[in-house]
Amino acid sequence: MVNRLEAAWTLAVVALLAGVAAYSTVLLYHIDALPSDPTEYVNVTGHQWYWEFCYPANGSCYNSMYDPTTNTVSGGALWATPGAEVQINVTGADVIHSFNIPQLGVRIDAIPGRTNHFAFTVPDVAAGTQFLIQCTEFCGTYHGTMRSFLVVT
Ligand SMILES: [Cu+2]
Repeated sequence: MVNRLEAAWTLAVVALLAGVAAYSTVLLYHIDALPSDPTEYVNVTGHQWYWEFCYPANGSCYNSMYDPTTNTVSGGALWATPGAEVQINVTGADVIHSFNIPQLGVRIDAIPGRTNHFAFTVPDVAAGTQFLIQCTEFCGTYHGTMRSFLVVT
């Protein structure tokens, strides 16, 4: 009698854990999935201490320089249209950085010698809206001001 009870609760736990494992695996693949046809691709490179954005669609690259005294960037930014599906291909030029847009839940490491891919959807907001981009991996003296903006165009 005891043996049947033990077998029953063992099987119940095994079934529960198998269910959780299957669900988590599917969910993890779904989270990492890239869109088959994103609105735009942007190649993002972290440098000490600025972000470089390259737009393969027209072959242009911009070094986005942040000025902490005015909280503005010059030279370029990450531009995207409202509702756009943006795939970013992220790497590092010198040391490990991390590309982070806190308001959109975007965070992906920028590692020299490899390219990490991530996709996100730009919120449907008015043109001119800006979202802060911040390096979130300590990368040297000016890490704290290694910022830029996602600018909705
Ligand atoms: Cu950095």
